[in-house]
Amino acid sequence: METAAILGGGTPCVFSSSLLHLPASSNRTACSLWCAPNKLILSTSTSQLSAFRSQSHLFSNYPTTTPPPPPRSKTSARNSTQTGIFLPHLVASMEQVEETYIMVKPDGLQRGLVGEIISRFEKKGFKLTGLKLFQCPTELAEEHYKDLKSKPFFPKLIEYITSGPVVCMAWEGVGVVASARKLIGSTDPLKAEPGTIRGDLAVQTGRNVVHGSDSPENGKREIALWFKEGELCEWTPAQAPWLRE
Ligand code: DAT
Ligand code: MG
Repeated sequence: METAAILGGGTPCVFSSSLLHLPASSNRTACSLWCAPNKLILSTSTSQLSAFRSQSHLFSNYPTTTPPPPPRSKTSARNSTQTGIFLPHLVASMEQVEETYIMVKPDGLQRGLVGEIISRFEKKGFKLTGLKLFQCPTELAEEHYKDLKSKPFFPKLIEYITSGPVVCMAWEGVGVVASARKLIGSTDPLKAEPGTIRGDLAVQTGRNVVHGSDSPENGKREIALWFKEGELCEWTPAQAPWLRE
């Protein structure tokens, strides 16, 4: 539904919103498409996009040096040779793109489960935007789990998370936060459904092999906590048009 094909005198140009997944810091609401003969122009409010390279190179007819056209006024639109098209459903779908922080805990790494865990998210169809092996300092672990500070198991939790390297990941996709939690399964692996990561690969809450953000807000917070600027990668998966229409 979110695909528009433009066939003009020049090169045919196919556009899909899945090519336009913007980073967390981007203003996903301020986006419009403008179509003119032989031209497809993406107009965004780029004030928050500076950390990432523009996707404009994906469009063969994109005029890299020409600024996007101004919004149409009611009077000028009729006289203009350009036709402006605003696609609210496209903007809505882009707004649902979320980010989540997934982490293979030290036991997952020690048990050789890194590939298996990454594979679950890859196969589902989410997009990996950050990945690193990392020895977590105590302060970071405490900040990450600050909501659990009053819990009796907090000291052991911090000791566990800092006991060896973890694998930090940022994943992106529509509905990725809730879906990742489903893929991971319940906190207690014995209660986690078979087919989930914890349900298949773990037996105890204190060794439940993987972390996943519990809300889109925490996804952003945790990615900002665990990744430095420049460690995340904006890219377009080749399979994108085969995952979302
Ligand atoms: P989740 O990791 O499923 O989001 P959580 O945020 O409630 O669960 O807790 C964070 C981690 O703390 C959890 O993965 C393992 C540990 N934990 C939670 N409850 C615990 C308990 N009752 N005993 C020991 N560790 C616990
Ligand atoms: Mg949690």
